[in-house]
Amino acid sequence: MQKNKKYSKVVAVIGLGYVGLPLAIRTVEKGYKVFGFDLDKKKIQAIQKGQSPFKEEFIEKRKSLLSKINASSDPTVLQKADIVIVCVPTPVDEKFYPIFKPLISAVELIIKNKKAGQLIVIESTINPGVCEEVLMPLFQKAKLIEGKDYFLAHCPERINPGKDAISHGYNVSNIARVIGASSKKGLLWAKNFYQSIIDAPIKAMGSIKEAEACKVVENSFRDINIAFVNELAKSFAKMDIDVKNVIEGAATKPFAFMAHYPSRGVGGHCIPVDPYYLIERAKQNGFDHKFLRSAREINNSMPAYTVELMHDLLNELKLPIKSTAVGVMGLSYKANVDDLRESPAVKIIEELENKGARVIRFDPFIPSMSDAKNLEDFLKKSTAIIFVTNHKVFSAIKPQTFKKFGIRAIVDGVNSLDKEKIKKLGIKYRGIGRR
Ligand code: SAJ
Repeated sequence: MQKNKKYSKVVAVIGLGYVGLPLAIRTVEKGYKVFGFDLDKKKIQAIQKGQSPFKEEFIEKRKSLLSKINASSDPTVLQKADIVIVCVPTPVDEKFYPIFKPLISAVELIIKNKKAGQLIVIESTINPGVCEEVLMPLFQKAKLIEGKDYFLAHCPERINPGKDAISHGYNVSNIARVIGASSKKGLLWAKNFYQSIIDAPIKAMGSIKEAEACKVVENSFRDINIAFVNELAKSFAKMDIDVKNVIEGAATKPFAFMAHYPSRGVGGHCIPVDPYYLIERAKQNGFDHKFLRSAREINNSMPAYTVELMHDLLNELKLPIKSTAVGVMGLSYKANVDDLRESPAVKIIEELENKGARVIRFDPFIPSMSDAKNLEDFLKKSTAIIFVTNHKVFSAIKPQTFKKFGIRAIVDGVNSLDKEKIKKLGIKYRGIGRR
C-alpha cells in the first residue's frame, strides 16, 4: 500500500454501499486511515471479517483491504476524522419527490460528533440548492460557521456498478470528478484530497450549486437518450425496422452520435431517479421540464410494453396468459449486479401477475428472490420467457437450450439474444423494437 504524504489525514466515509465502500477501499489503498460508518450492523460485521456485503468487481479485486477499513456503526468514530464523506442514498418517493432523510440524518450525526474544522464532502446525488438550503441550515442551527467550524463541499459520485477495470475500464480510482464548495479553502482541500486518490482530472466548479447540477444533468442526459431509443423502438416495431441494427448503423458516425439502446425499462438508483431532482427543483423555481417529464414517462412505460409483447406472442400461440408459466430471466436492474433498486423486473412481474400469469423468477445474482434453483430448473418450469437482465453468465446459453426445454416464446427485453437462430428453432421471438 502506497504511503500517502497526508497519512496523518484521517477520512470517515458515511454509507458503505455501492458508492461508499469502493471509495473507502480506494482511500485505504492510497494510504489514508479510514473509518467506515454504516447503520447496517450486518454490513459492518461482514466488512470487519474482510467480506464484501455485495458483489462488486472493484471490491472483489481488493478484498484484502476491506479489513483495513475501521468499520463501525458507532457514530463517535466521526470525531476522529479530518475529512467526512457522505455516501448515503437519496431516493425519491412514489410521487418522485426527492427524499433527503438519510442525508439529513447523516449530517446530524456529523454535527453531533463533530471535530472542529472538518471538511464535509457530500457525494450523494442531490439537486441544485440542497447543500445551501437544506444542509447548511442544519450547521447554522448548531451555531457552526462554514469556512471556520466546518468546510462543505459536493463531489457527486460517479460509479459504474457491475463494470470494472477489465470490462468497462472505469471505477472509483480513475473516473474524473467535479467539485463545488462553499469556501475557497474547502474547495482546495477537497480538490487536493480527491486528486490524491483518483488518477483522473478533478474539476473545480464555480459554486456548490454547479457541482450539484452536473450530476443531475449527466444522468438526465442518459435518461432522455434512452427514452429517445425506446420511443424509436415502439415506432420501428410498427414499421418492421430493427431498431438495434439502425442504432448500430447510426453509431458508425464518428461524431455527434452517442449510442443508447432500447430495453424493457430503466432501473437503478441513478438514472430513473436523478431527473426527478431536476424536475422538482425547477418546478419550485417556476419552470416545467416538459421534455424530461415525457422522457421519464416513456421509460416508465417500457415494462408494461414488454409484457404486452409477451401477451401478443402467447395470443399468437393461442396460449392464454392466465396461468401460463412465464419465466422472468434476470431480476437486477442491469447486468452483473445484484441490485433490485427500481429494477424493471419488479414492474414486469407486477404486470404479469395482474394478467394472471404464473411467474417464475430467476437471477443467479439474487438466489433469494429466485423460484428456480438454477437455469435448467428455471427453463423446465417456464413455458415462455422474458429476458430482463443480460448477466455475463447468461451469454453462454445457446438458442438450442431454449428449444430443448420446450420454451415456446421469448421476449428479449435487452435485445441481446440471437433472434434469427431462435426463430429458426420455431420459438416465437420479440425484442424491444426488433422481431
Ligand atoms: N439502459 C438502457 N439503455 C441504455 C443504457 C442503459 O435501457 O442504453 C438501462 C439499464 O438496463 C439500466 C438503466 O438503464 O436498467 C441504468 O443503466 P446504466 O448503465 O446507466 O447504469 P447505472 O444506473 O448504474 O448508471 C451508472 C451511472 N453512473 C452514475 O450515476 C455515477 C451512469 O451515469 C453511468 O452512465 C452508468 O452507470 C454507466 O455508464 O455504467
